[in-house]
Amino acid sequence: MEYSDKILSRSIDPSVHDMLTHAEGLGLETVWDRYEAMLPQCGFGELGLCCRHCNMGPCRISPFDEEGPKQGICGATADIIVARGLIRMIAAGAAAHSDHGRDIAHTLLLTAEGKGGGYEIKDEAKLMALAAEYGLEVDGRSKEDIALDLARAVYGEFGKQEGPIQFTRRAPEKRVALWKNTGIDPRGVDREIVEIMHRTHIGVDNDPVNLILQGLRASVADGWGGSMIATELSDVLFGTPTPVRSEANLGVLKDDEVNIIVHGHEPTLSEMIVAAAQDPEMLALAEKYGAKGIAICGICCTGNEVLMRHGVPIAGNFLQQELAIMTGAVEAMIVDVQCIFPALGALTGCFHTKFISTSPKAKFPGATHIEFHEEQAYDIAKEIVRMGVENYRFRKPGQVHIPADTMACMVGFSVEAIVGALGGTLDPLLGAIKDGAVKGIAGVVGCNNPKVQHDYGHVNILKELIKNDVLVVTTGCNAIAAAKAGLLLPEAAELAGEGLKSVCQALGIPPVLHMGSCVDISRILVACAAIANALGVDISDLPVAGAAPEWMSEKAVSIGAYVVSSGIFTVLGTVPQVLGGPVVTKVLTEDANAVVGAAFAVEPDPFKAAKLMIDHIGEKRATLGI
Ligand code: NFS
Ligand code: SF4
Repeated sequence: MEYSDKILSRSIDPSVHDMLTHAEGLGLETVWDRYEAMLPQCGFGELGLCCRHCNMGPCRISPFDEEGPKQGICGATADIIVARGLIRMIAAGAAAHSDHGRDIAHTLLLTAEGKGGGYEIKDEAKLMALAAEYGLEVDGRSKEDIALDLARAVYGEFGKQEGPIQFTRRAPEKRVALWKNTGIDPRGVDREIVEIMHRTHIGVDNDPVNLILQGLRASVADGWGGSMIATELSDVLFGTPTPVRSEANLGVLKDDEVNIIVHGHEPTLSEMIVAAAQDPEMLALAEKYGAKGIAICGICCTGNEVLMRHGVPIAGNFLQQELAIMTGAVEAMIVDVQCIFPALGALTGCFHTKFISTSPKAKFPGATHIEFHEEQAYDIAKEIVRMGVENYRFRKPGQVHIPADTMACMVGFSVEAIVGALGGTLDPLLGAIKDGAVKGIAGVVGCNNPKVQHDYGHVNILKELIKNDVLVVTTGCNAIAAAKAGLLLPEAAELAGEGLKSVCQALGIPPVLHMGSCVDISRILVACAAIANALGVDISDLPVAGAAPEWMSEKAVSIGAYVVSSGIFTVLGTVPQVLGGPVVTKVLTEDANAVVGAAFAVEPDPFKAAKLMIDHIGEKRATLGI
C-alpha cells in the first residue's frame, strides 16, 4: 500500500498509516487534522507569556515587539508569568497522579473493611513490607487488619501538614538532606498542590526562583508520594508485575470476538473488567451472539496496568485512541480518567461503538455514563461488559477495518521482577555497570504529541541508547511505542551494543524493560535509590538519565520536575511553554544543577537527545571512577 506524504509524516507506525488512510476515505477527522487546523498556534502561549490569573487581564507580553508591554497590568514580568504558568502545570499533573493514588488507597481501605466488591489482597509480601516501612504492628494480626492500618496511614499522607511523606525517605540520605536544605522536602501531597494555587494567585509569590522551588516541592510529593502510593498499593491489591508475554498494536483487535477497550488510568476499573470478561455468563452470552470470545485490550496507561499484570494486549498509545474506534470493530470503549479525548464522543457516534464513562470525575459528551463504585466493582464491571457483548450484534462486518500490525512483547519488569531476573540481588547489574558492559541506565517515558511525528522520537531514542550499551527502562506511552517496535523482546538485544547484548542474552531479558504506567515511574525512582544506596552515593552521582521525547501532558511536567529534583538529568523532546522567561529557562536548564544536582535539556532530535544522555552518563562514570 502506498501512503501519501502527509500521512507518512504523521507517524512511523504502519497501523497508523493504514488507519489514517481509512479515515480519509470515511471523511473522519483525527487529532492530527485538528492540530493542523490550530496552526499557527498562539506565539504568546508557546512562550508561556500569557496570563489569565485575574480579571484585570488577560495580559500578554511580546518579546519581539519593542513598543509592546513588558509587564502585565499588575506589573508581573515575563519570568513571573512564565514561572506561575509552569508551576500551575505541575500542580495539575501532581494532582492527577496523586488523586489516582488516593483512589487506590480508598480501594485498599474498602477491601480491608470487607467492602471492596470483589477486590482482594493479592501481594501479601508487599503488604508486610509496606507495613514494616510504616512501623505498623503486624504480629498476630490478619492481613485485613494490617491493610486497614496501612490504608489509613497512606490516606494520611495526602492531608499531612508537617511531613514527611513516608516514601520520600526511600531516597538516599544525601538526597533527603538536600531536599530539606533547599526547602523542597514536601510536607503533604495536597498541601503542596494547594500552596501552588495560593502562590500563583495574583499578588502573592512574584519571585520566579521561589515559585519554581515550590513547583519542585509539589513534584516530589507526586513522584515520591502520590505516584509511589498508586504503584505500591496497586501491587498490594492486584499483584506485583512479573515478566509476561503479550502483543501490541491495533492488530490485537479481533474480527470474530467482542472487542472491549479499556482506556484511561486507574487499574481499579480495568482489573475488574478483565475479570468480568472471563465470567462464564458473559462468555456464554458472547457465544449466543456469534462471537468467538471476549477480547479485552488496553490503550494508554490503564492498558499498561493490565498488560503488566495479566498480559492483556495493548492496542496502542495516546494518539491511537481514535484510530481504534475507526476500525469499526470495537464494541465498547470504557474510560475512567486522564488522556481521553473528548472527541471520542462524536466519533463513536459514527460507529456502533459504545463509549462508556465510569468516573464521577470525568464525563464526556456523547458517552453513556455508568458510574463505577468500588463497593460493587465486580457487578458494575459485569454490567459494562454485558453492554459490550450485547453490542456485538450491531457490528457491521462490511465496515470492519483492522490493521494487520501486531508485535510480540515481554513486559512486567517491576523492580522486584528485575531483581528476580538478576538472581535475587542487584549485584550482577552493578557489576555490569562497573565493568562497562552496561554504560548506564536511561528512563524513557511520556506521551505522544501531534507536534512531532508519532513514535519517531520514542523509537529512535531507544534504539540509539541501547546501541550505545545503555539499558533502558520505560513506562507510559513510550513503553507502548517500544512494544510496537519490537524493542520489548529479548531478541531486540541484537540491536544493542556488545556489552548490553551479552548481559541481556545471559539474563534472557529485553534491552528495554517495561516498568509500567506513568505512576510507575516511581518504580524507576525506587530502583535508582537502591542503586545509589548500594554504591553509597546520591542519585545525582549515578550514570543515569531521563527523557520524554514526545511529552504533552501536565502530568509529564510534574514527572520531569520530580525526576530532575531527584538528581536525574532529563531531556525533553517537545518544547515546554517557558522560553519567554529567560530567568526561568536558565534556572531549569543550568542553575538547577547547583541546587538539585540535575537540570533539563530540550532536544527534539532523538539522535542528538540520546547523545546528550550518553555524554552525561559518560561524565558521571568518569566522576565515579568507573
Ligand atoms: Ni502518562 Fe498515561 Fe500516555 Fe502521557 Fe497520557 S497515557 S499517564 S500522560 S499520554 S504517557
Ligand atoms: Fe495580568 Fe497580573 Fe492579572 Fe496575570 S495576574 S492577568 S499578569 S494583571
